Parts: sequence; structure tokens; C-alpha cells
Amino acid sequence: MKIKKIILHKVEIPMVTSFTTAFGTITKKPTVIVKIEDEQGVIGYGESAALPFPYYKPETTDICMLVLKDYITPLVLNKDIKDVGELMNLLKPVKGNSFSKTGLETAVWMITSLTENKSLKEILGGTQNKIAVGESIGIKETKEETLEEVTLRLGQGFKRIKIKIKPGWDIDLVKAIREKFGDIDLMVDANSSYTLEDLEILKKFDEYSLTMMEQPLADDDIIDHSVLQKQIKTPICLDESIHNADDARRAISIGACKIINIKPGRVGGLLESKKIHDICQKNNVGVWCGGMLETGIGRAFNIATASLPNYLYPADMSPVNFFYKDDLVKDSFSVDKEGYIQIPTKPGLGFEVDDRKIEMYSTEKVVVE
Ligand code: OSB
Ligand code: MG
Repeated sequence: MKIKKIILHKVEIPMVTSFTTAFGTITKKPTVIVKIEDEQGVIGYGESAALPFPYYKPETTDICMLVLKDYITPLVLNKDIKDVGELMNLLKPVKGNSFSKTGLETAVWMITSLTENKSLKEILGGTQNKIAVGESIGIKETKEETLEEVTLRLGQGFKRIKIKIKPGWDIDLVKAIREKFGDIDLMVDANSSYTLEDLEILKKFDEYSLTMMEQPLADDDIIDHSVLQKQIKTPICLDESIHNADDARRAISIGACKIINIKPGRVGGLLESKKIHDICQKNNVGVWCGGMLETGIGRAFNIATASLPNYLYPADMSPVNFFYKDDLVKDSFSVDKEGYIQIPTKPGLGFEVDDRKIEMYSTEKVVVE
């Protein structure tokens, strides 16, 4: 294929609620939508779902706009691109910037899926027809508020509860949840807010049979995580520390984690997600699909990856209306009463993109052709 035209939109849909993690509060979540057109006139959409600030990873929404406009589009426009592998080779000169790359990469997957007339699941090699969903619950003002949200989501069928923790908002909350809800599938996500000096606190989690503890230590570390994993029973799951398949291989080889959270945005797209999945599968390390509060466009790609066989744990895939007042796709996915999302079988995203909504919420637009 040849990409003849690229339109970048910085889009901001008003949020229903803010989302607080150890690194800060997300009150606005602009995102970048990448729309491309090939020489046949086939259109693909992708999403670069970085955060507006560099508190999760260095790359921000504005950085995505800049890198896509000045460095990524010139590498791919009007080039002959055989497949996604070749696309990623063209992008090699750009170091890191995984969220930026993912916006374009996913748009190319969408065109590939439409052109081959096969669903994303099928072209990725997915084997699961539905995926289990968990909710990621942000840090709240009070313990009571958190317990209320857990009650609500368990009642709606969500399969697993993940609570965001930070020093001082951790063991007491886990204890209260265990006391009230018993043996539910429970995990915590620290977003890099502890260090090895907190070993005594981190060891205490062992008493609460958590399914996993996500990213307790630094976002760029695997060494300290391997030291920690040797001293605690709770399986460590890495999020921020894994940027690609080589990171996954190295982390597994030194015992830095027992589980990996794969977010297509964080690792540069679906192809890299699949590579990480494959390495983990070979090493008996289960994976699951994380999220970056994507709109229905980004979420659609996440859902497709989660159909691969080694996605063993529930995904962070709350419906888009938990966070936003509107969406960029017409009929987004829903979570059924048993806590599952059906994986689309249609070619393309599996959901109809609402171009009018993209224009309506667009705050910045760049056209490259
Ligand atoms: O660490 O998994 C995370 C959201 C923004 C940034 C980081 C994280 C998250 C989530 C929400 O936990 C997951 C989602 O539903 O998209
Ligand atoms: Mg996380």
C-alpha cells in the first residue's frame, strides 16, 4: 500500500470524571487521532493515546502531534509499504515515541484488515471470541468511596478489581476490600510510586493473595523489580518498564516479573504487542491488555489484541462512557452481565467511526499529503 494522505487531529472529549493515580490526576485527556488514506481510497484510523503530561511516560499528547507531523509522516508518505513489519522498519530512525508510532501503526492495521476483508482478530491470529474485563479504580478521597465503586462494578459483572495505590493509600484499603468482598479477583497498581526502601510495606501485600501487583518500582527499571520479586510472593506485573519485546525478554530472564500488562500504545502498536505476547507465551508468563483511557478507536485495537491465546487475565477495558461524555465511534463495545466483551468479527475496527465527532472535538488539525 501507499499512504497518500495523513490527517492528524488533536481531539478532546470532555470527561465525566477525573482519574487519579500515584503520578497525578487526569482531568483532561486530549488524544491524537491519525486518519490515513491509501492509493485505493481506503481509510484507516488510529489513536496515539499518550497523557497530556509526562508523568506516566515522557511522551505527551503534544509530543505525539509534533513527532507524527515532523518526523513520522515524512518517513512513510507515498512510500511502498508491503505490510506493518515494513512500516515499522521505516519508522526505525525514530527512537522511542511509542504512542506516536501506535497512532499510525494501528491505522495501517485497519486498512490491512479492510483490504484483506478479515477481522483484526483474524489477521492477528486471535483465538478467543470474548475477553474478560476488569475495572481500574483510581485513587479516591475516601476508602468508603472506593468500596462503593467496587460494589457497583462487581454488581455489573466486572471480573476483576484493580485499585490504584501509592504510599499511604495501600494496605489499609486492600484490607478493607478483602474484609468486605472476600475472595474476589483483586490487584493493585502502584504506577512506580515505591522504591526498594519500602520493602516492608510491599511484603505486607503477601497476606492478601493479590492476583498481582502492577509496576511497584521505577518506570525504567527491571533490576530492582527482580530483587523485589525474589522477596515477595505476590506476582509482579510490569507495565511502564516494558517498551518492546526485548524488554520483555530481559525482564523475564532476570525474574523481574511473572506477568506483563501489554498496552499497544506503550509498546508501539499491535505488531510489538504480538511479539511481547509470543515471548511471554514461550516462557509461561501470562499477559493481559491494559489501557490508556483510549476513545472507542484505540480501545477497538486493544480488544483485538486481547483475543490472542496468552491473554490470560481480565483487561482494563471499562466502557468509554465511564470516562468520557461522548465517543468517536458510533456503537462502541459493551461489557455483558458476566463481565465479557465480544470480540468483533467484522473487518476493520469492528465499530463505525464517527468522523463528525472527530471534527467536533478537534482542537488542532494537520493535513499532510
Ligand atoms: O497504569 O494502567 C495504568 C490509565 C492511564 C495511565 C496509566 C494507567 C491507566 C489505567 C486505566 O489504569 C486503564 C484504562 O481503563 O484505560
Ligand atoms: Mg499500570
